[in-house]
Amino acid sequence: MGITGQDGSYLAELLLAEGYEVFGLTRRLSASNYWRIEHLLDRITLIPGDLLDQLSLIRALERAQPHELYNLAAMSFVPASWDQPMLTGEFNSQGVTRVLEAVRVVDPKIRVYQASSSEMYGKVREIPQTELTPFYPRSPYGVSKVFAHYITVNYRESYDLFAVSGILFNHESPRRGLEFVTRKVTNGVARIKAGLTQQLGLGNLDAQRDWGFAGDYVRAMWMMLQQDEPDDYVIATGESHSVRQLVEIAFTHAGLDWQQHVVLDPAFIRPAEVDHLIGDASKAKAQLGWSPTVDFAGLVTMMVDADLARYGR
Ligand code: NAP
Ligand code: F7E
Repeated sequence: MGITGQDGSYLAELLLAEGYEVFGLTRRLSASNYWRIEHLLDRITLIPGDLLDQLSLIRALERAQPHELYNLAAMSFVPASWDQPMLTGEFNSQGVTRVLEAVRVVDPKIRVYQASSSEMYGKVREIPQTELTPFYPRSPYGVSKVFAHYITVNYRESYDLFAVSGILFNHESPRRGLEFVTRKVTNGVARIKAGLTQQLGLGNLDAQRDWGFAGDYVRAMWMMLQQDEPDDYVIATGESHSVRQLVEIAFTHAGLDWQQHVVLDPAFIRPAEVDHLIGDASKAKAQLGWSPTVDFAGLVTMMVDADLARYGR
């Protein structure tokens, strides 16, 4: 679920490479949204469905008869969760309950991965954040993901489902949505380089995130479902960088001076901010054998290069 998103596309590639038959749930839109999975369409099966529609989820599972289910579907853009808090809860919280109920009804042996988020830590209670750090979400998105996290734990404990939550810190790629800050910056750099614009409006440059590469993070999802026992894991690089550092690396890589192009735009300041996230993935390293392969500078330059190439530079 969520196969048309950033993570869904990388996970589908990984599962195909591992020899899986891959089914993906998609909702009908007036225009197709398959740009991330275009290259996979002849090797995967798409099934219509929506997190809002319980029966569609049950039918999808009956049709695919999966052994593993990855629920990556969500309203994932934090600012939009203030605009549409009710819908965010319907998708991200009750939508997960619907997925778990569908599993119970169709086949409780299906192994379930739920996409939890470092946004659950919000106003952090501890540095770095581990699986045991208390949650303090700072947006309707973060709140919705805390519900989803605990309903997954609860169904594991109540019904003995093999259901796990991966608490993933920010992960990015050339396939990241254009509104998220990494891609907004790398796409902005490419547009400036191509002469299409001169300015890039941004919000809080002081915010710090633990940014990794999405391709590394979907591998961790898959590893979690291959364990003997279901458990929750933090997935992070253990390094934190500011939006300002992101901007500096991206502009410098393209031979630009960011101070001549970046303008502060209050429209991008959030009602409540998550100032600083840094994860401790020791448990995943020890128990899954997972570690990231792409560092921050490598990630940013990969994304800048991909966007420059798109604009023909
Ligand atoms: P994304 O690119 O925004 O993809 C979200 C996916 O969810 C899309 O396929 C979208 O379909 C689908 N979706 C949204 N609403 C739906 C609905 N009502 N019914 C069915 N499908 C629906 O997100 P991502 O970056 O790949 O993230 C994947 C998951 O991990 C999300 O749950 C996100 O909250 C979580 N997460 C992400 C990060 C990160 O840094 N990327 C970190 C922690 C957790 P459409 O294409 O039709 O919109
Ligand atoms: O913001 C700051 C902004 O929107 C990162 C989602 O995948 O990761 C993502 O959530 C930071 C924030 O991601 C702009 O204030 C400054 O502090 O790229 P973002 P996010 O909110 O961290 C988590 C783990 C998820 O689970 C989510 O699904 O950058 N920032 N200026 C800006 N952010 C945006 N979007 N745009 C700006 O102009």
